[in-house]
Amino acid sequence: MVQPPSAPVNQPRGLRGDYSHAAEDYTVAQDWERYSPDEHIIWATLYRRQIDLIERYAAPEVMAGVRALGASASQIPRFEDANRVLQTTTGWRIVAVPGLIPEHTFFDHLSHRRFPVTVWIRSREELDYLVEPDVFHDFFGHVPLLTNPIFARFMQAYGEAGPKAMATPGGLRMLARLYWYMVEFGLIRTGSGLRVYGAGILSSKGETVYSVESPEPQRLDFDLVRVMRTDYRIDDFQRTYFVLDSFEQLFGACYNTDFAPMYRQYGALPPLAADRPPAGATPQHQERSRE
Ligand code: HBI
Ligand code: FE
Repeated sequence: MVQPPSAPVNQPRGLRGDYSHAAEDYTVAQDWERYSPDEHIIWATLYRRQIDLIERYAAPEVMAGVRALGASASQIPRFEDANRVLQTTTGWRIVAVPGLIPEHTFFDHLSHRRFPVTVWIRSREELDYLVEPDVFHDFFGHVPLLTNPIFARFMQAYGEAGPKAMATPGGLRMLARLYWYMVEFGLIRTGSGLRVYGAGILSSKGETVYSVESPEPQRLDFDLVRVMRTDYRIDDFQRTYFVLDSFEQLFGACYNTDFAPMYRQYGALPPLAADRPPAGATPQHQERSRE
């Protein structure tokens, strides 16, 4: 499942959600009672097929989060239940939103440890592919890692970096690439091989296997500048994945780093192609998950 982080969300018209009841910060009530039995079945279908896969492919930190949340396999979760868990682990909370929201609002939520989760769920015809985020992508993909203190702190720092990026030409596009590659499509090295933690991968059956097993994509060591300069595909599996050694590595590279000089240096240049071969980075093609 992919979403366009640079979507022209300042005009929410054309997006699927109902924005008519949204507050100024774009939050809505989850209105859990209004999900139909069929919508819960769609959740259960997605959850069951994904949970077995991620037992094998997801990073241990993701699985710890999934267990801590104790989300129901058979029903769309109630956000208030997840919030009790998040409150005691990292102090984050979920807020319900109608779908994509404007960048500055999104950044503001993250910087205050609020993660926007879309309320609606995809239809049965869209189990495998969706352009906008829905509740399955947002909740199943993003929320587990918000129980991890280091990753949660990184997400807050990401939100805090938003206003400066928006004020610098080319900055927003560069910051959005950091989100794309390291929040949506990130891989991490573990003692038992490559594992998945990115939400866009975790919520996609096909890409969960592909990102770890396929010989096609390149897997490059995390490099902040390279990530922020690299173009991405929103309509297909990624050509390049960036691999972390640890969440501390990501946090360390971004926290207390002023991105402004990078925006000035690279913001006006065309992006690097999504499948551009590594320049000095170590390709990880040989690395596979080991059981
Ligand atoms: N809104 N609901 C929602 N979810 C997102 O992931 C999101 C968004 N608005 C903007 C956005 N992402 C991106 O543009 C930023 O990460 C750059
Ligand atoms: Fe997402």
